[in-house]
Amino acid sequence: MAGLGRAGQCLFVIAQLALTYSAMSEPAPEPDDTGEEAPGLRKIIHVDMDAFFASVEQRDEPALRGLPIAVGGDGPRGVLTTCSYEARKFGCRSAMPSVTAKRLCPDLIFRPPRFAVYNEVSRQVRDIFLDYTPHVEPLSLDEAFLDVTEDLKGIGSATRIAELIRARIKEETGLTASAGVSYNKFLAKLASDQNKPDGLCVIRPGEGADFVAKLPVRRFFGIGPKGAEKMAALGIETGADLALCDIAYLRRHFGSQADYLYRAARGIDLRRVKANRPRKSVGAERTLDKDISSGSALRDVLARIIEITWKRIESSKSEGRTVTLKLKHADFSQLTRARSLPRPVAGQAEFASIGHALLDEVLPLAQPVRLVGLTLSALEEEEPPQAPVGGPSQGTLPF
Ligand code: DCP
Ligand code: MG
Repeated sequence: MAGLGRAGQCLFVIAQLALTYSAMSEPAPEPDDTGEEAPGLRKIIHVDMDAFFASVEQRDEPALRGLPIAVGGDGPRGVLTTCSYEARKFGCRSAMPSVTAKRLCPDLIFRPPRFAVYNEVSRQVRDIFLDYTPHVEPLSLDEAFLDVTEDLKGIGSATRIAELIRARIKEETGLTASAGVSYNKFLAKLASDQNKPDGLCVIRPGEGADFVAKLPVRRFFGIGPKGAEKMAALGIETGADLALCDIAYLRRHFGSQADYLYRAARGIDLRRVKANRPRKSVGAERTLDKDISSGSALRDVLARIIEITWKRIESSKSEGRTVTLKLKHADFSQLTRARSLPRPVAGQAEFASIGHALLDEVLPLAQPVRLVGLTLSALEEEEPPQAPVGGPSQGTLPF
């Protein structure tokens, strides 16, 4: 039953989305994961964008804000990839056939998916995560686990880090995200779902088992509608019901998923956050409220992006030799200009002057611009900072 649910349905119905979906679907939990748990408690944040595709459409087309909208095909075989929270009030859901959704909400407005834009936002959000920790495990375009056990920036608490990340996402993408903070992945993911949209929930050490006990089992990661049905038939509706089942019983009925379920019912999850590759560049980009074409307005935007990017470069202690300017036109065509030095860029002033020189090269513009970005690459990173002995490290960073 792991991970089937909406992923499976979507694959069957809409072939066009199949490719993307492999990146979107939730990886099945490792059922017999007996991997060692990291010593001590971890501090894990799970961040998940709210009504992701639909929110991007409402952001880019303000007339859609506040309205029930769906992203997907509106033909007889169409399926919703997702829908706005306004549409959810009518019962519309991800993976629902469009015909059903229209029956529930006759005023539902459809938009086709724009994957290039969702990918771009996903990358922006990932860059924000990487400002706080290198331990980032993306689960799909719109969600990731972060291990912030080591407080690399001295922010003071995992909850505060989650709040800062949510604020940065809002500021830099114009979109809201929800976050869950806890001491393992299973609980952090449950927590991020708890106060959606635009919400935060913290499950502190010692609170996990009680939190899980009250939940319907269908909220558990890896239990789809079919799995929930099977459990209901066995009289298992909540985490508390599941916790009453011994391991032999779970093995009999749920095979390889038994260990996972046994632990989950107790709020235990041994999986580590598996970070992928280190970052290759540091940068920032802005999608503008309105497309602009005047050189002076672009210089102002660039000046702001230089400030943000340089802060990121400093805080990640990166040095790099290549500066790249990226402009995206109103029609989404892209233009980049890069300059490389034989040595690392010396400081903010030099970074700024290269950035502005690159912009001057492309002025005047042939058409208005919707996005401006600047990155530093060809990085030579310092050793990642180590938590000081007795300093903020695991167990000492408050939730
Ligand atoms: N998605 C999809 N097909 C599905 C489910 C989701 O293409 N069957 C896409 C559209 C979603 C995005 O993945 O916007 C993220 O999925 P989520 O499950 O996180 O759903 P949302 O972000 O849309 O809503 P929520 O606020 O519940 O997270
Ligand atoms: Mg989401």
